Amino acid sequence: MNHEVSHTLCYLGLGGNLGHPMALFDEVVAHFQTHFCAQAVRESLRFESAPVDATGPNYVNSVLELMWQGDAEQLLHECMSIESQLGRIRTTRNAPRPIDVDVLLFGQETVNTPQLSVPHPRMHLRRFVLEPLLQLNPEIEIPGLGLAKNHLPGTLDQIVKAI
Ligand code: PH2
Ligand code: MG
Ligand code: MG
Repeated sequence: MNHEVSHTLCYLGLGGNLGHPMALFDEVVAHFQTHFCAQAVRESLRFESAPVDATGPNYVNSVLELMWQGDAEQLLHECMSIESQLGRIRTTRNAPRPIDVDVLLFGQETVNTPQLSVPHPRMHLRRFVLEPLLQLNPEIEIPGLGLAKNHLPGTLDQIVKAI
């Protein structure tokens, strides 16, 4: 019998601009590090940047790499569950929030359902995503958009600062 199960190399975007995002990032990392379906969890450096297409205080952002044993919907469910466990209450789109956990990439799969769009539709336009992502994996590809590193030059007008 074959009990092997496939794992998918995934990237999550962490963000927050209310309260204590750094402490909540620690909790998200610990959550996935101890999750039965996640392996090889690594976080990038954390970066501070001004809100993009949004208002409010500066954001903290990082990217989490992990091997996920399950499908994309299950990973999304896990992200939304940890957001609400950490006290996120959803109001309007792009409103300031203590913690945001987005599925950026799910292997080289493309997902388009009412709940989930992967790759994250705006990730290649955001330096606060590309910098930490490329730090973890300089050769990573975004399905349909080619190498992530080729999109970085178009975002260099956005200021990000490693913290
Ligand atoms: N997230 C948004 C909108 N704008 N700007 C920054 N700098 N960082 C974010 O995580 C971010 C944003 C919606 O999720
Ligand atoms: Mg989100
Ligand atoms: Mg987001």
